[in-house]
Amino acid sequence: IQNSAKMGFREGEGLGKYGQGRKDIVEASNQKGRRGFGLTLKGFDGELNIDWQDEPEPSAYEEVDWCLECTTEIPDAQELKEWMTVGKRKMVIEDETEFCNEELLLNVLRCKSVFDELDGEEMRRARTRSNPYEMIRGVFFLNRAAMKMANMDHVFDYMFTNPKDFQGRPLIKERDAELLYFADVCAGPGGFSEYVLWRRKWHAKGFGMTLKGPNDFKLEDFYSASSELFEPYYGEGGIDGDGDITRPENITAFRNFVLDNTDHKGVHFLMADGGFSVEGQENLQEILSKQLMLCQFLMALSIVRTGMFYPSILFLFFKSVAGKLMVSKNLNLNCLSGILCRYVVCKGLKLGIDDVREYLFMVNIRLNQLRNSDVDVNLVVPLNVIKDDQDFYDYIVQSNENHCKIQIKALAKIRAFVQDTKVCVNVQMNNPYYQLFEFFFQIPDQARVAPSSSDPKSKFFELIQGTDIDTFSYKPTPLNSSTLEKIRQVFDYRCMVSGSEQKFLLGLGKSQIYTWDGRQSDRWTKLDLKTELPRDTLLSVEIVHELKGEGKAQRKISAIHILDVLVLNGNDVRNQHFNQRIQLAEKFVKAVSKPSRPDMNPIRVKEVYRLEEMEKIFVRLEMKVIKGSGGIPRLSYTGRDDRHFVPTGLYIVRTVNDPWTMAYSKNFKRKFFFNKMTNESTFDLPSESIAPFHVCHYSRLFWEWGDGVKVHDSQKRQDPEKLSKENVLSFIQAHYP
Ligand SMILES: C[S@@+](CC[C@H](N)C(=O)[O-])C[C@H]1O[C@@H](n2cnc3c(N)ncnc32)[C@H](O)[C@@H]1O
Ligand SMILES: *[C@@H]1O[C@H](CO)[C@@H](O)[C@H](O)[C@H]1NC(C)=O
Ligand SMILES: *[C@@H]1O[C@H](CO)[C@@H](O)[C@H](O)[C@H]1NC(C)=O
Ligand SMILES: CC(=O)N[C@H]1CO[C@H](CO)[C@@H](O)[C@@H]1O
Repeated sequence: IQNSAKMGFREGEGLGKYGQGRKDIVEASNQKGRRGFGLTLKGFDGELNIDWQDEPEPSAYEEVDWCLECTTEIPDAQELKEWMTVGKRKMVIEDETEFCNEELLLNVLRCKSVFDELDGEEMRRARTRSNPYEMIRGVFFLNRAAMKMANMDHVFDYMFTNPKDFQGRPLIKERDAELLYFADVCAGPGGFSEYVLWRRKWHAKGFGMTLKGPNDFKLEDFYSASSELFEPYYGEGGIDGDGDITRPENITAFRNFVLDNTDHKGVHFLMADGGFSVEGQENLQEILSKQLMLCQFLMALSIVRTGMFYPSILFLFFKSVAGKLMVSKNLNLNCLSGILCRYVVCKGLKLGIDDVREYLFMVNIRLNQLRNSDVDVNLVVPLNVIKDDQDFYDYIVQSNENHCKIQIKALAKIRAFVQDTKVCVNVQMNNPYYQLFEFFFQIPDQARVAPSSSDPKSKFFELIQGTDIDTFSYKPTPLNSSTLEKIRQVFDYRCMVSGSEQKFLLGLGKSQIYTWDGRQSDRWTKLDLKTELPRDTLLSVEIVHELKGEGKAQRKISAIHILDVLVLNGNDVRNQHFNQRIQLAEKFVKAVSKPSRPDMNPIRVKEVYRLEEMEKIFVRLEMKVIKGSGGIPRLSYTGRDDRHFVPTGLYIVRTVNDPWTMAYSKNFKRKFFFNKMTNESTFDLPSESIAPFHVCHYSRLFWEWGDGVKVHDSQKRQDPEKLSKENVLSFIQAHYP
């Protein structure tokens, strides 16, 4: 850390547990005549003179000093049980010298108490003048907390928003099917998450829990990111919960929710920033917040997938818990977070931490039982265990003492600014502060404005530039004996079961969703469903009445079924391969779906089958009695989950663009691409063979399952003019190489 080396104290040598105080600098800073220096700070009793003016410029190249990985084995449940020490409740902090030099500790406490006498406004004004970072506010984010997260992400080489493998390759690329999952707890109003979503766009999904009330999430204030990708869940009771992380029921409920919605793998990282006002008891902050700290660590151990990361405010008992652990000794963080704030960043969660998680869960229950009594949990890890790990112990002491020095300096500086309103920080033009946004965090220096709203028609034209407007009115070609004959190569096609009319869906953000049937060019109507989509989204869909259960207990719900995608939250995917578009649609649906909101209309992607696998569709067809159909069983298709719907037909989509086609090589026993014009053939997908959206849409076939079309064995009537299941299957059979 650059400035701690320069920081001096009159006490000089011997200061700090390791005697790293610098005497020469202390003496230099005692000279009179330097502006702003030599003030006797009332409340400091002249005991501590601090040169706050030698603060170095922040640098973009900060080094992260990781704590050495702990090599001791993780203790088992039996041993952990012995660890907890319950004793008399302790409400003093002055004697907490196991991990910090006493003099430094007392100086911090003294500096902090000086401010007890200042009123809030006076303090804020002085703080702003003393620290140019105070002016940063949130740039275009909803608060300054977002900038702290941006800072941390940058310092750690984007290991949160762009995690990399051991060889430095991105672990989750944007074109991959997997989303970046994250959690944000004790997180209202949500600046951290806004930053993550701003950087990651819709390729991420966040889960959040925070206290309900005035500090709840302010999702409507996420101007720079799409809050549709963030799902608050307040513990037991879901959206009706209270969000209190210290309640065991809430921890369990949030854990189950997150695991259920991440394929039981957990999130890639968790952020926790819990805090509450300790007004009047500033010096007891660490004691008063210890349960909150414990619960935040517990939450990380509960939902972070192994091998991943989590940053959180510092506490001291993580040893043996988190595996690799580090503390950022980083000036910028302090600049940005003002004073009194510090984060722990942990990376690479170890396997086999179940006992530790259960231990902390039990400690938390004990803390709840002992609330408002004069007994308390005073230790969760015995002192000798911590001290026996010399590297870890040294690391913590160093870190604490450096932090104390920075705090003393920051507090003294503010104090000086309070006393002398003419003092001002010298910010030069070449100061990186001016380049901070772009240079440091790679965030453009833009003003914060609410996203402009636009009417659906002009948004539509903006999004579809390059595609002929006529494309949208194309109707599918009916499948009959002659159009079926035109299918020469079955490998070129995919199919999907239809449940109603095809429409276009345009998302302008939140519940601003419009539909258009493709007929009249400017007839966008507001979608009459309860759902949310991120802005700049254009989809080809069906609104299908899904049914659950049979008979009287049957429930009906309108669901959005995606047939194809054009633009996803500003991401134009029209020219990608159909399979890729469907894969992105699946990912998009995962990112925007709200499992905590059964009151919302679901969004799903159609199940896509290869034409040669059409038989798999018929297996899913049944005759079922449907409410309101007079007791007569009707054809019904059951999708991946237990919902079913009345199918109206089958779409057959050509996904290979002319003059390319697919063929099968008997010699190589694999498929290949063949160019009918040039006779060229290749195993690798040629980019010209990719059928963009408009080609797929234009060339699609529709096999209507109307009256007289026999697709299920129990259907009696077969119109000889129409294609039956047998006709189509035998055609496919005949054309299968
Ligand atoms: C400093 S703010 C978090 C700011 C946030 N990181 C952001 O970027 O906007 C601290 C938050 O912790 C929450 N909090 C405090 N105690 C809590 C508790 N017991 N359970 C859940 N949240 C809590 C507060 O309500 C507040 O929203
Ligand atoms: C099949 O459909 C096409 C296109 O709509 C039509 O031109 C043709 O006459 C139909 N053929 C038969 C045999 O129904
Ligand atoms: C492609 O192959 C066919 C059949 O072997 C042949 O008739 C045709 O001339 C070839 N076309 C080209 C462009 O080589
Ligand atoms: C949402 C919810 O059920 N929250 C619970 C959290 O825990 C407290 C204390 O047990 C309950 O009162 C809340 O109902």
